[in-house]
Amino acid sequence: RIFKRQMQCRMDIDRLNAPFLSIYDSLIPTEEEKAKQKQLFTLLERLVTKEWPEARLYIYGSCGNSFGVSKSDIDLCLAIDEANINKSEFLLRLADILQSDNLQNVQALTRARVPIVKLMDPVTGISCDICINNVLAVINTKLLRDYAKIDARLRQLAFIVKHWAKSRGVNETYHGTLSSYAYVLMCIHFLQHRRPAILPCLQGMQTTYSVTVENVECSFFDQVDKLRDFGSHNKEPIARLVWGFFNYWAYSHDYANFVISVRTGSLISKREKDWTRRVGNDRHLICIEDPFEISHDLGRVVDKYSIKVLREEFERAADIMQYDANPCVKLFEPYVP
Ligand code: 3AT
Ligand code: MG
Repeated sequence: RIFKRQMQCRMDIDRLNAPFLSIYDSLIPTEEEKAKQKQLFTLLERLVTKEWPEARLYIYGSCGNSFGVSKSDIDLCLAIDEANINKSEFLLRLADILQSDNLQNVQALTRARVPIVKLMDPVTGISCDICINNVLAVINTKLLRDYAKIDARLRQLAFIVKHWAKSRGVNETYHGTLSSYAYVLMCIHFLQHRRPAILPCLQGMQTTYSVTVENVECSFFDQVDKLRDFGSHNKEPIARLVWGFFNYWAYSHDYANFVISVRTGSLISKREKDWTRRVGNDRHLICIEDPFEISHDLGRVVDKYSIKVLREEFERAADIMQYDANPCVKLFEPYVP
């Protein structure tokens, strides 16, 4: 099934830059929306620290990593010393406190895989999930945000890829396709591999930021203001990158043998990670190494049916980018079963 297709990009590719950039612009949240998110965060932080002065509230996920489209929910993580608490009781108490402050649809989901409290703020209309002590997600949020500051094309590409994935129904981990987090890592990997490179490998550079959480040492170079010119030798504008991204995942990536690794800025062999066969429910049909929890394959949700769906969608997108008269419309046409 794997074959290399040496494809020349279509001649008129650059005329697609403007329409892709306007799609990107239409997806970014407005300043007003970001102010509302901040307002809700401040309110929740006040309520939480009034009850538990030693607790800290953090934003993670798309509202914190700068890859959030307009109208995203907020993901929050409450960090507290777990030795002193029972998680379920804690979540129930948190739900009580939030309810008494007129927040709506407050629900404690204590039996979920990741137990959370959900709520909706009637003032800003924003929904929010609060989990406990998912600190690695707070750190990977910072890593993604720092990558986004290096070159504007990462955010442009990732917004377009996420928008495509949502439109085509391939951003649903419960149906065996990939999370938004996985798609952003795929974009970072892709830009680390352009020649000349558009992104560096922050975890391969001098350490300027380091924390240890859940026994995982997380360290990387975070003085990204110094890297603003990093990608300047590569002049490829967005349409070429969208074309290249889909072409890579449709026709170049060697699914049978390689793992993409943002941590090392390179491909790693599946054999080296022992990801060559199914272990339990992890099938390793598309391998995306988590940058910190390196035994985690973010592709582990993908099964033998959904890998086919996913690869057909990459091929569809690559072919549209190559041949279609109007890719900016066709690419995002909703999938109808
Ligand atoms: P949306 O805009 O909400 O689609 P998101 O960036 O919030 O995108 P996800 O909903 O996929 O992304 O995940 C929320 C955050 O949770 C992102 C990341 O910090 C963390 N996260 C998600 N999946 C994993 C995972 N498998 N391992 C570690 N962290 C994860
Ligand atoms: Mg989210």
